[in-house]
Amino acid sequence: MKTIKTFALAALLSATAFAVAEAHMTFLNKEATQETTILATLQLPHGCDGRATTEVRVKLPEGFVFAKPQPKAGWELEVIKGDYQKTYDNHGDKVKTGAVEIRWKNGNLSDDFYDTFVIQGKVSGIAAGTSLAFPVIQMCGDAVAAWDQVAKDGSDPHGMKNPAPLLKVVAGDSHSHDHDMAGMDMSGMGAAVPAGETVKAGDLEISGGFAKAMLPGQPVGGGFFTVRNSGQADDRLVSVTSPVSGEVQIHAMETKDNVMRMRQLKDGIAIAAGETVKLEPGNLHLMFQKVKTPFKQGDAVPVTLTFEKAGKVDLVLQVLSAQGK
Ligand SMILES: [Cu+2]
Repeated sequence: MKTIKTFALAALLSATAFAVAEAHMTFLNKEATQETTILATLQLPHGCDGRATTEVRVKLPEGFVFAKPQPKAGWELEVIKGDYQKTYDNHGDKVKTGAVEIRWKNGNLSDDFYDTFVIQGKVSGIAAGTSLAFPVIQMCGDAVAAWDQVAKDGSDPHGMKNPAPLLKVVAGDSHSHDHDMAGMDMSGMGAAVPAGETVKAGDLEISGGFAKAMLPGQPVGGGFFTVRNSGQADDRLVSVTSPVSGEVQIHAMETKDNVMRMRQLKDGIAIAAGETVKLEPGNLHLMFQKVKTPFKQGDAVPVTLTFEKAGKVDLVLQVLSAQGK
């Protein structure tokens, strides 16, 4: 049952030396409530000195238990199990072992792109005010970046070159239960995703428009909506402009040889007669380049869509959280 694998960090580190880039690896939501199940969302802001990231290894601290990683298209998953130091209660079951390290492998995340890696787990038996450190090894082919420095109690973590991502454990209120997901980034999430306005242009109906909030250091923004063509003739989305962005590109996401890539659709997107085409995260999307002010949750992003037949259509995209919720 015990299958902890150890790897020689020193050997990895000596594989290739490279300059430390500006942005650190951090969690999107840096606080987690005691005794709740959370989604720990690790932000990967860049590759290794310009090189694409191919593997991400996250060590889970004691007190982050029953962990499950979120699979990602284009990445293989490895869950390394081992013994917990303590025994944890999972709905009456005494649990002594579980995931102690998660590895997303054989991926290819360009240095130009940002991505997140999500682990669900329960914060248990940890005093409020404690910071849980999740040492991360980022690999880019044979280059390695270790985000594993942990401040000694009382010392300032800010001066460290490669700090491990931290989750600060905060006290839960008496109303929270196991399944509250209180550590999730629910800010402004509301009961449901706002549907967005519905705009009609000829036989086209455009609805459900939204954009994602951009994170610090994220250079591009994503936009999404649904187009329904109830007419007899095919149409095509040919271009998009926005006053808040220097250039709006139409992109597709595709997985080839197990690697997920974005591709610009220079000919736009066909909206066939009688069809509904959905732009959504992980699939077709708008990509806002040269964004003047990073999109914040609650902002509105005006866009003008140009269709071959239906002509120009103005639409406002509501900015949701960075997860698009
Ligand atoms: Cu894109």
